[in-house]
Amino acid sequence: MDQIKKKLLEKGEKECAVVKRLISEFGNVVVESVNIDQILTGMKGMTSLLTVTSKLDPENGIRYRGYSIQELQDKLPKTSPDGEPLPEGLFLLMLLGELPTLEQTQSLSKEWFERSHVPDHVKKVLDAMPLEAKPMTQFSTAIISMATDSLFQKAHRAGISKNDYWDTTYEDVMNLIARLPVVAAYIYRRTFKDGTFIEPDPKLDWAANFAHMMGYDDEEIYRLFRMYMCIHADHEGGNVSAHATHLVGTALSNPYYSYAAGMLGLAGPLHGYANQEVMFWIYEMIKVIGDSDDKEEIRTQIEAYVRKTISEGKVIPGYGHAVLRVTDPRFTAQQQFAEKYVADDKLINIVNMLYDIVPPILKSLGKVKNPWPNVDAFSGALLQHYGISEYFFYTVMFGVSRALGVLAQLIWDRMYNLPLERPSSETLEWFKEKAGI
Ligand code: HAX
Repeated sequence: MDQIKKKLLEKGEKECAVVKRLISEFGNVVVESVNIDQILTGMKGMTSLLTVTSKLDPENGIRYRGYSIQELQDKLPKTSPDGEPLPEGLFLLMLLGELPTLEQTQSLSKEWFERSHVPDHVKKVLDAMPLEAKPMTQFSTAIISMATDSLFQKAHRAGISKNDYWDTTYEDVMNLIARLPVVAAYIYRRTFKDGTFIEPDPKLDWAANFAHMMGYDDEEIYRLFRMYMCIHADHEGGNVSAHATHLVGTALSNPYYSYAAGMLGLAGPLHGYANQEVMFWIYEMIKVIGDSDDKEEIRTQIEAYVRKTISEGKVIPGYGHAVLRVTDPRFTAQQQFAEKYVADDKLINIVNMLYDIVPPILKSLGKVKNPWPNVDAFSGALLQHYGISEYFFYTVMFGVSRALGVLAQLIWDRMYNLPLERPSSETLEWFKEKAGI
């Protein structure tokens, strides 16, 4: 058994005993009560999931296994001291709960490279799709078409014990994560470039290889991809992509189906599609505000555009969050990356200006719970700066990163043998009766 699996099993055996005890001995302990508004407004703040990979604090942002993004900047292995942590290290941290060494991290880069071969039929499936098919449509189709290789599904059909489900889930997850950059780059190049495929480079790590296969070969872009892949990787269990992956996984659907379900949720405008919406909205705004050099004039115009968007009953994309109540640390991480590497950029300047203008306006509405920017407010401008201008593709990039967290968690779901998820629902009559109306 390889070292990662060995550690996983050691930890798993101890934790499974705890989960079993919680259910059998402490199953009756009441943890919190539920209000009608929580049920009718998206179950916000209602604890209903066990997620070990990360926890989202409304005031401090995401913590992967207890570590903030800022802390991980120093603690996770990097290929150069002034560079960005490798997402492989973050995956090991989320999976095993321990900070990995550089050697363990680089060994995972090698393993993922070796597992990265995408079956020919997947490319054929993609080639059969029209070039106008949205990248997320292509991406989810490609993921589902890879399920022909699911080892979990084969083992389940062969009748393995449920105590062993985690093992083939782990194998599927490792193969899937290894292949995602290849599939995503294939979609990018067939949709937006000349359709020639660039082979992965065995010398490069997972994120740098993604950039390389998309056609971007520059150390600064590799760093951008490492950072991007780390900050989008996980956001505890209740967000739509994580929850959908988990939910479908509890039906024992194979990891490919489970993750595809998560990606279809990520493709929604209130979730991961927001990174495209931000760019679309900013470009529409630029058409209206023009190209003046007068900063005050531009500021006034932007302010008017923000108010107009709201008055039309639309949201400001990239702002607000269901859990966070502060500026998203993932926004700040990207802002710091831009401060370090980008001298001056018109779009990034606009994004920074919006950061000044939007929160007071949203606050003044009196109903927006979080007027601050989220991760999607910055990512597009940064990618545009490095020449990746095809913003329809941005949610695919988000999705490749999100695999790290939701699939590490899927392995734990299977390790704990978490059962079928099946909450109950009630009719309107029931709610009226409860409310006494
Ligand atoms: N602009 C204008 N109004 C907003 C707003 C925004 N950015 N964010 C929230 N509101 C409004 C809501 O529409 C709601 O209005 P109504 O009561 O009239 O329906 C009110 O404020 C209360 O909403 P909330 O409780 O603050 O927000 P929710 O938890 O319901 O929703 C959202 C959180 C992220 C969906 C929301 O803030 C939003 O639509 N933001 C813009 C889209 C976006 O950036 N999504 C990406 C979020 C991060 C993410 O998942 N990335 O992948």
